[in-house]
Amino acid sequence: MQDLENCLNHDKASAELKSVVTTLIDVTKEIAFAVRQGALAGVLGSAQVENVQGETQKKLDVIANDLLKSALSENSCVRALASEEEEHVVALHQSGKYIVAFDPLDGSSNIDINGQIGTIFTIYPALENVAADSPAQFFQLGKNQLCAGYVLYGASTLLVLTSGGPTRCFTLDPHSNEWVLTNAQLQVPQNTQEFSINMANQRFWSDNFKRYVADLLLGETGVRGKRFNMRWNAAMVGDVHRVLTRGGIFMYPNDNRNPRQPAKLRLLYEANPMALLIENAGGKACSEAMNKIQRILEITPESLHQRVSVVLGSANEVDICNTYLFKRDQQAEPVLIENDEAY
Ligand code: AFP
Repeated sequence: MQDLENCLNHDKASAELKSVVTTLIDVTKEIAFAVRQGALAGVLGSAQVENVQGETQKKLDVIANDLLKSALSENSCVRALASEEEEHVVALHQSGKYIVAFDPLDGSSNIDINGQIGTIFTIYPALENVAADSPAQFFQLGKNQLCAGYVLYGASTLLVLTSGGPTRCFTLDPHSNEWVLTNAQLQVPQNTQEFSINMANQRFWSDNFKRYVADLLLGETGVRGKRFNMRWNAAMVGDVHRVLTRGGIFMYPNDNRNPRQPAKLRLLYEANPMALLIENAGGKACSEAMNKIQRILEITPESLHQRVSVVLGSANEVDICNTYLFKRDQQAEPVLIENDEAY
């Protein structure tokens, strides 16, 4: 079995980059341990404070954020960090070559129900001419990410990582506490019969988006001519992991619940790392904004906690979804893709 270091060497990661990856994933082992202990370690429940997003933090959100922040602070290769739980950029080492962004605990609403949760992270090159504490350090295109990954604290603890090469999956061996490569190249099937969306928001979506999902629901009786199943984990890590494992389309579209905040997912530490993992596994990842559909990895970030709509997964299904979104003011007719067969 190959280990993580071999994989990073294969992708020509520098010694400094490897040290940042190691710092991150060593901390996730500690988080995994706290997750496994659960109520026994008193880590469940609310921390009774709000984060910058206005969400009430869970104890585990705070614990995971503090562990990551403290470990990265000790790594001289890290110039700055950004976290879902931190309002501002945290400046670290002036000579550090890398910047790191993370969602310390994705899927917080699953913590107390023993559901899937995870840590999402991404590493970019530090910008030499930009101050370490400036958010502009992080206003880089997602395609500049040097490494992106997540750790899924599920039935097994899994690390899914890309560092320029393929998207790989490692499993934390509970005996040795080491990451073991268990899938050297995740590959998202091009077609799918599974979609993932929070249907409770349906009435807030655009008409074109409603039409796309309505046609999925019509299944074999509608224009799509095949039955679709639905899954929703309320944790992007869990939903994206399913897509990486067996295909699917994951969507968190814009909606009009709050006109000042049409999207929910954060570009920097949710959409971008997941988009890179999906693309390097042969899938597609797009976002709809200002009447156009963009590859997520080509969105220019304008603020640290910027939110974007997300459609990602099986390439042909993402294309079909986009044909509905494009046809703004008319009855959208999907362009069916030739090899869109039921599997
Ligand atoms: P939390 O980490 O704040 O619980 O949010 C999780 C998340 O950002 C993403 O992981 C899920 O896909 C999405 O929100 C779930 O959102 P809904 O609760 O609106 O379904």
